[in-house]
Amino acid sequence: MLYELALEIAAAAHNGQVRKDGEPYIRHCVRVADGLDYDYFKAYPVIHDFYRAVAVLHDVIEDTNVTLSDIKSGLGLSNTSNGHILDLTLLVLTRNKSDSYLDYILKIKRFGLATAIKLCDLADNLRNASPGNLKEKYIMAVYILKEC
Ligand SMILES: [Mn+2]
Repeated sequence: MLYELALEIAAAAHNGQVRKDGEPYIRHCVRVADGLDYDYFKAYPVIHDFYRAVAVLHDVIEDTNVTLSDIKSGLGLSNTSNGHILDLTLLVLTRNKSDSYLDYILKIKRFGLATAIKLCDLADNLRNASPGNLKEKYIMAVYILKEC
């Protein structure tokens, strides 16, 4: 399964990183992948496996030194159509320093898989976000991705 391989790559890349509450970072990545476990995707196991693999890797480009080409060759996806989808999705999910948060969310909204993964990411980040600007920003992002 591609997912197991992606999980290994993500776990190695995030090794030593922790969340604000001290939890190993990889657990967040796994919850985001698990968030894609709804019935529609489960009906298509190969696609589901690929989508979960992309999801578990969603923070690797932004937060670690591992590159897209490392990931693609690690997964055996170099120069394949799934490799291109992985490229595009991970790039869209990586925020450029020059983009405002709103621009970043609107960019994600143009891509279905990136939108599905970002909604799972936001749901997990909202689990223990304390009231404040960051929480409001996440709630606004969920609204934009779902409703607008
Ligand atoms: Mn994340």
